[in-house]
Amino acid sequence: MYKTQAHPRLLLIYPATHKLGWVKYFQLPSLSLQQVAAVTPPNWEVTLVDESQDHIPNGSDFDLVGITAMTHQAARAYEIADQFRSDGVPVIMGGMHPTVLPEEALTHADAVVIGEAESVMATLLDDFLGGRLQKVYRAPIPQDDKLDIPWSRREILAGKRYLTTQTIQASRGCPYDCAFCTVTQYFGNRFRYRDAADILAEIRSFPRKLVVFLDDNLLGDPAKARPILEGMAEMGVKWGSQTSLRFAEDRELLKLVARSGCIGLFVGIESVTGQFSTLAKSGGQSLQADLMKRIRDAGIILETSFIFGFDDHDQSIFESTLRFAEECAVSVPTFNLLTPYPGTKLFQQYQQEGRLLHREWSRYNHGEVVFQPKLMSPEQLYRGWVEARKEAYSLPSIFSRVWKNPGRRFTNLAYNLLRKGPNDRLKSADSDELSFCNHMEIVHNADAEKNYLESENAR
Ligand code: B12
Repeated sequence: MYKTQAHPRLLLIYPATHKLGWVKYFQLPSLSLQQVAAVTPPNWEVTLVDESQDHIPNGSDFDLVGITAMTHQAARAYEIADQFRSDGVPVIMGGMHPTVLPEEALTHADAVVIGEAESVMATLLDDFLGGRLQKVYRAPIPQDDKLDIPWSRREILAGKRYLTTQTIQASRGCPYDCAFCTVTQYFGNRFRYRDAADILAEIRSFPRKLVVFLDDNLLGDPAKARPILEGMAEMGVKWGSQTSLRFAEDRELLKLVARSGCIGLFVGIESVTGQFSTLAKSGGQSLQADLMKRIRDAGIILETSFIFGFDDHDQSIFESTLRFAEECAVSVPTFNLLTPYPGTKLFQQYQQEGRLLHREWSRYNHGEVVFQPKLMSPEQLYRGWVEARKEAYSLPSIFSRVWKNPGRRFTNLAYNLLRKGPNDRLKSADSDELSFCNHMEIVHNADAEKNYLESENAR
């Protein structure tokens, strides 16, 4: 039977997958756990441990441990959970990975939250204290367009150092339902926005001017975003977020975005050609190149993300992507390897086709090929990705980009140079060490895949 006390103690853990060195001070804190803390009743004493900065404390000081996990963190999260449970401390888990694979997570946890904690956390904790903890707490998938969540609890970050703790979420949900993403499925197919006045009040409580929005698409619904932007324009804050390029079609909206203090936007281009190209869907490469130019000319740093490895990508994709990024003078290009995360349509497809190379979740990190590509070998995909990153972050490429970006040249240069290090440290594409995955492994895993499917079907 679990302990009950007037002031029970909850330990929340953000697992680290590797040592980060000084880079850890340039990270953003996990909003997930700050939000979980915010919906934990006030009689609970909450401690947050970010494993990249803190040691994991002794379990005897806590009544309950809560662990969050994205897929690449799952293996480490399970190790931590197993340790606490073997010391007799119950563990609950939540976040994207336990949400999509609750049964797997339950082999390491006493209970799992599927989806958003806000609607289920109080019941879970009440059940826990009453000795009737259930295995699964499933949050309903929201259907409306409103997001009603409390302000996140930043004070639990005391004593840690981050780039900024002034992160905030204005909206959740996404109507696009991309095959490589789980957001629509678990957070709903509409943009759900918080009340603008509430967001602005939270921002007003920040001691500094910088605000980082952790939304999927802050400008997804311009009508809902406008009052937030207008409010920020009056406050004189500086902010950055993730969004889609489309907003820039509306020149007035772009002007408002710039006037509201936007200094940087992260946009997913995904692919410059083919089925997964966001360019093709919204007017083609030339219109999108024009939209990018408009954003840059408004003095906003534009970080664009490209994914390599879709089924219609052959080896020419690396060159065409580099040339597109060069022509558009993207301020900061990011290149990722396609990763079929569990819970996505892509994962389901590759699983059915026997194309997943393994299920080592720590390697589902956008930096390793974990599936058999269609028109390339895994090795060709990996080498092409390494070469593209090295070329894009060579000094001539950086200077050419910075030169073509009229606004914020210094910040842009600093940001690019900061990115150069990790790209340079990638193993050279002609290194022998790159034989990270071979044909035998693929054959072996295709068999494993088939066996898995047969056993799933037999159930
Ligand atoms: C902002 C963001 C980032 C920021 C993170 C900043 C930070 N430190 O928080 C940045 C840009 C750095 C980032 C990086 C990455 N990200 Co990211 N990111 C997001 C995004 C857009 C929002 C996450 C967020 O903060 N949401 C707000 C919080 C409040 O919501 P939440 O995390 O879902 O938590 C709620 C519930 O899940 C639950 N919950 C969560 N944890 C727990 C724990 C317990 C105990 C309980 C009870 C409940 C619970 O309650 C919370 C409140 O409702 C999501 C997309 C999305 N909409 O989820 C992708 C997402 C989480 N990211 C993803 C990925 C893959 C990455 C990267 C690996 C990408 C890369 N190539 O580098 C890296 C990993 C970085 C790392 N730290 O290790 C994927 C994860 C997929 C997966 N299956 O793992 C997502 C889902 C994007 C996607 N479209 O697929 N990311």
